[in-house]
Amino acid sequence: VFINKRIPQIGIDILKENNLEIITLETENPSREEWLENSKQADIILNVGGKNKYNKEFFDNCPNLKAIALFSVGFDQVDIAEATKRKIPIGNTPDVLSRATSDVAFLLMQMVSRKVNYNIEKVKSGNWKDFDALEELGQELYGKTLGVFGLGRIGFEIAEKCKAAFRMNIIYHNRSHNEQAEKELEAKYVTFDELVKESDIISIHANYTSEQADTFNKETFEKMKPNLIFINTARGGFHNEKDLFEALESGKIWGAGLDVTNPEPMSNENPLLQLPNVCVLPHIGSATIEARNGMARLAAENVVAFSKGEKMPTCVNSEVYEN
Ligand code: 8YV
Repeated sequence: VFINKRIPQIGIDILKENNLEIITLETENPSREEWLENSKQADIILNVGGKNKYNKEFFDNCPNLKAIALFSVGFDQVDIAEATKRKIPIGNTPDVLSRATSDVAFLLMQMVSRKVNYNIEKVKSGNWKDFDALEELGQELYGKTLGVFGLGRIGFEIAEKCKAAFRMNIIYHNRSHNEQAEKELEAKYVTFDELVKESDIISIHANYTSEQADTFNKETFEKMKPNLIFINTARGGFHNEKDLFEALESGKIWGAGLDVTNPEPMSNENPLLQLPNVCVLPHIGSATIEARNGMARLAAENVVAFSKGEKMPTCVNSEVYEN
């Protein structure tokens, strides 16, 4: 099993208990060559991080490879059709990070609605002068309409939090209806256009594929309400960064909270970081002790199941097990 970056010890322990041979790297940020060289030697890869692309070229280069266990719920870095064709199961880590990721979306909404990072800077830089009843006014989240783009496990968690904490009205756009959300949270299914026009806050929680690149662009930002708070904790590719910058700078929308960018990491010279109505975090959605331990455990369990000739407990392309 080749593990390309360090993971919580619990994952390593599970692999060792099952007598699996582990290949790890000394370097913290392995080069593409190192990653490829080690991948070639492995039967199974436990992949950490979003940099490595598992496509036809990669699979051609690694004929020995039999399975990949991702240390992530997202699987956009894998060409799933290609893996399935080659009968390579791809495991992921759903559920264990839903709470942590939706917490970050919830945090970003509040950061942006009250311009928190701008105000922290104001204090730090000595620009906090005197009380002004008309200065630094935020907007309240209470009773607002939350538009969830992609209402699966993480989307449900954020909708539930926003409903409980701020009595928000929930609308959502998804590939299919989420009956649990409709029943328990009175969430209303809307078209994408309705989501864009009616939401006060939009939070993205869909699975990313390249066909969804720039779903949120100039045209969509122009249709949004001026008080719109845009939250992306899913994948940076969902929004067009230049169009988002223009919408924010011109005041077409209120603000944005991003835990994901395209590319990652974002350069510290990125003009978005100069805007007072933007808060960018370094992809920390799943960065809690609890979530990361859960991810390590699940990824290791997927590896172990595969090594025993069993079905991976959380497999993205379970068609590989047919016949
Ligand atoms: C991961 C993520 O930590 O699970 C995902 O899809 O985006 C993150 O929570 C990251 O991808 C590292 O593998």
